This record gives sequence, C-alpha cells and structure tokens, in this order.
Amino acid sequence: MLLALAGGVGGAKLAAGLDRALGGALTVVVNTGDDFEHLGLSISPDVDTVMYTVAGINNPDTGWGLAGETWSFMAMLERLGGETWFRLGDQDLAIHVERTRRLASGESLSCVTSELCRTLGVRSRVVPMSDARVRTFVLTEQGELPFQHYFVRLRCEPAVRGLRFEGAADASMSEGFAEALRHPSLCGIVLCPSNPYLSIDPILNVQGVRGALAARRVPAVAVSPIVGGQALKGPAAKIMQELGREASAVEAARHYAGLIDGFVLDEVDAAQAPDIEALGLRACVSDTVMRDAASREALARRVLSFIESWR
Ligand code: FO1
Repeated sequence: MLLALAGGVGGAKLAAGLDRALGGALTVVVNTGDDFEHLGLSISPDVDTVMYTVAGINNPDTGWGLAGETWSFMAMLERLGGETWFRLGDQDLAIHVERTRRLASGESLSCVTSELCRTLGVRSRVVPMSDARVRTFVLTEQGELPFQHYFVRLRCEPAVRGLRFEGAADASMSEGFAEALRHPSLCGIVLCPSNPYLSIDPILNVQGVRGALAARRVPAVAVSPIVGGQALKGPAAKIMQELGREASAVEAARHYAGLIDGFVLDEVDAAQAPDIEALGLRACVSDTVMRDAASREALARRVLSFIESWR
C-alpha cells in the first residue's frame, strides 16, 4: 500500500498513474487548504480534481472540473448579475449541491468524499488531509488574500510574500490519513508534483504530519514540480522567485529536506542530480511530463521502482 500527498492538477495526474499501476492499493491524501464557501456551496477543489482525474472523468483541457461539461447555470448566473469569477459547470454543480447538503447534515468531508468516490468508480482511497477546517491565506503585496481570490479571481498575479494555513496547527489528520500512515503494508510515501507552497505545505502543516513523516519507517520520495525552471501548470516557479529563491528542481528538493529520502527530477534537469545528492537525497532522473494516461502510469512505475530500490 502506498501513500501519496497531492494538491491540484499535477498531483492528480500522478495519483491517477499510481492508481493504475497499483490496482487501487493507494491512499491519496489531498490538500483542503484551497476549500472555501462560495454561492452558499462547500467547495473542495483539490479533492474534486483528484477524484475526477483518478475516475478518468476530469476535463483534460483545464485539468479541473468535468469532461463534457455544460455551463447553463453559469450563463444564467451571469445574466442575473451574480458572481461568476469562479466557474462551476452544471455537473460539477450537482456534486457541490450534494456535498453541501451532506456536510450540513453532519457528515464529515472524509465520509462525503468516500461516498462520491465509490459512486464515481474510484478504487483508491481519496481522503482529505483533515476533517477540520483549514484555510490557506496568501500574503501578497496587495495584503492577505483568501486562497481562491488570489488563485482564480486575481490569476496569481499579486507577488507572494508568505502563506498562512489558518486552522492547520489545531487540525488533526483525517482518520484515513492516520490509518494509511500506520498501515502494516505501507511501502512508501510519495509527495506528488504539486505546488510545494500552495498544495503540499498545507498538508505538512496539519498537526502531527511533519512528526509522522520525520519518524517514517518507509522511504519517502518527492517528484519535482519544476521542469527546466518552470512549473508545468500553476505559479510554483513564480512563487519561488517572489520568495527570493531560485526556481529549480534542487530548490524544490531542499524545501522537503528532512521529510524525504529521494527526489525524482526531469531529464532536462539531470545536471542538478549531484546538487540533490549533496542534500543527502537519492536522485532519480526520469521523464516527468505527464501528457496522457500512458505517461502518467510510466512515471508512476518509475517512482515505485525508485521506492523499491531502498529494499
Ligand atoms: N480554476 C480556475 O482557474 N478558474 C475557475 O473558474 C475554477 C473553478 C473551479 C471549480 C471547481 C473546482 O473543483 C476547481 C476549480 N478551479 C478553477 C481550479 C481550482 O480552483 C485550483 O486549480 C485549485 O484550487 C488549485 O489547486
């Protein structure tokens, strides 16, 4: 059994590859710092991105939302003068209405997610990092912004000065997360190629997570979210620069120092392997760009054989 930590689109793709390679012997712990309440709905973007991608029903163009989506709800909302900066497709809206109803009736996010996954045919376990409320705030040159306002409404334009994960220090891990960490057949931990600051750090800041990872008895590896100095999607490279760091694979590896044993970097960054090894990590050079289902599974298998190399 493998444990993967994931955020949005990049993490979801590797999670889908791992699900295929492992036949579902996988728990994916997902960031919920991006969650928010909008239009009266409880929205969990990264949980949905992972769930839809592993189920094979995600929108391949955006990476988030559903394939074959229609937008009648948004069109009418716009006509009514409602808030349309955060786009919810018609099918996605049904998921949100149902999630909101179940949460309001007292079910936990873990329970709702597990039911939705079962209905959508997801074999792996997809669990939120916590059932407690954690909210990411982005400290920018324009002041502190709630995550989705920074990410979607302002398109990540304001320069980032820091991050705050409200509620994380008091939030316990979800039961599914804690169970995966103590599972007798746990064979490894993978930090997916999600944004280290926006997607993986909220998970690492949940109470007890850093301690549990530092005390791990199985190898932990991270897959680089930076390829050739750029993020394939999203603002990871931009944020690294804004925080005064170099946008590189080695900087991503340094960010996880103490929590991982190995780092998978892209072939174009192969020259950085010695610098990664100088951090005390094993380096694995691979094609990390996931263009389709075959390349996701190929990267997943490469990550799994890297983990096996510790045996
Ligand atoms: N991202 C956007 O850039 N624009 C949107 O309108 C948008 C809507 C949306 C709706 C549901 C959902 O699950 C995700 C959505 N996302 C949208 C993606 C999401 O906000 C971000 O990609 C993540 O929070 C960052 O990982």
